[in-house]
Amino acid sequence: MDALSEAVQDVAYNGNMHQDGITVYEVKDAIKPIILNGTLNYSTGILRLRASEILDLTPFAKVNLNSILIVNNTGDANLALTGANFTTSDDYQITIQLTEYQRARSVEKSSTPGGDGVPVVVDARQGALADIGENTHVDTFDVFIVETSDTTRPLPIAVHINYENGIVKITRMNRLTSMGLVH
Ligand SMILES: [Ca+2]
Ligand SMILES: [Ca+2]
Repeated sequence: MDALSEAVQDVAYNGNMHQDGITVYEVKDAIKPIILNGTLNYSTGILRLRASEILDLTPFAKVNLNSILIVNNTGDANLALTGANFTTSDDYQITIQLTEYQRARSVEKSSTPGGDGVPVVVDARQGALADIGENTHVDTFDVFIVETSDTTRPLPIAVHINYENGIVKITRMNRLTSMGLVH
């Protein structure tokens, strides 16, 4: 580091002399990020988790969605977010687009219509997320989630009728198509 003259003063108001090449001792970031809370919108299937500091979400390999679970009771192991998409920009929050299966299974566990009356919580197991200093968070269970009901009607976009066997097949449109998301 270089310091120009008069950058700092002593108690007698004497300024420093110009000085170049001052050694800087660095202390690494050793504080682990903390997963604080989140929101889950059952219309869009978007889960947002907020952390105590900016998360390293680039490249996407830094994130392990297998270790983030939406659960009824903390410790349940049946709904990991494997295969969901998420935003890839370093931020205080991670925005996760659930798969349709994960969204529907979450509604069943929720306090919203179609659910069991008690809100879901999230278990974020150690190593799922990391800060910019590459510290991963520790096991964080029972993360509080604010839920928003599914108020969107299903959107059938293609109906196939097989007149030979009478089978009607309806293919539903994906609700969100583009958010800059990756696997
Ligand atoms: Ca940190
Ligand atoms: Ca529940």
